[in-house]
Amino acid sequence: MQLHDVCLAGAVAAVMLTAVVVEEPAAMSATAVKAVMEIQPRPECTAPPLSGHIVDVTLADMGSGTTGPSPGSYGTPGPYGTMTGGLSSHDMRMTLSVTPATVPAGTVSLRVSNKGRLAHEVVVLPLPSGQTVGQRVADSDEQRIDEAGSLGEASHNCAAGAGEGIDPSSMGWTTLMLRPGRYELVCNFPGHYDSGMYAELNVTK
Ligand SMILES: [Cu+2]
Repeated sequence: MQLHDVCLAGAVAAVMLTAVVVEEPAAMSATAVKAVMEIQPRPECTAPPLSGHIVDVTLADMGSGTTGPSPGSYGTPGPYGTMTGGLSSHDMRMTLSVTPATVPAGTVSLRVSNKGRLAHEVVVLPLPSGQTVGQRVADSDEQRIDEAGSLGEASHNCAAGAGEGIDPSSMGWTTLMLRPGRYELVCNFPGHYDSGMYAELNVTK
C-alpha cells in the first residue's frame, strides 16, 4: 500500500468514525424521547392525603427505564398472562425502593407508586434481628415467600389496603401502626422477591 493510500484510508476511517460519533447521540436521544413518552402515561390515580409519617415506595421492573429490552418484549399480556408468559420473572431485574428508609414509630402511611410495566404489590413483614433483606427463600413451586407475620399490605389498585395488585402507572396505599424495629417490604407476586423486590424500612422510637 502506498503512502497516499494509507492517508486516504485514514481519512475515510476518520470520516466514518465521525459519522458514528455524530449519529449515535442523535439515535440515543430519539430512543430516550420515545422511552420517556412511553413511561409517562397519564397517572391512573393519585393517593389521597394520608395520615402519619409518609413513606414513598417505588416499584419498578426492567420495563420501567431505557436500559431494558425493547418495549413489549415482556409485561405485555400474553396467552399465559403477564405473570407467567414469555420470559420468566427470574430473568428480570425488579426493584422496590423506600423513601425515607427510616421513620419514627406510630402511624406510618405507605404511598406506593408502580413505575413498572407489570402489576406489583407491597407487603410489610417484620425483619428478624440478624437477618437482612433478600434472604427469605421462596417456595420453589409458588415462587413466593411466606407472608406469616405480615403487618399489612398495599396491593389494591388505586385504593387502600389489600387487593389484586397495583397496576402499572398506578398507585396503592395503606396506613399502619408500626412499632420500633426493622421491617422488610416485599412484592410477593410469583418470582418478584427473587428478582429483587425487597427493601428495608427502619422504625425508630
Ligand atoms: Cu412485583
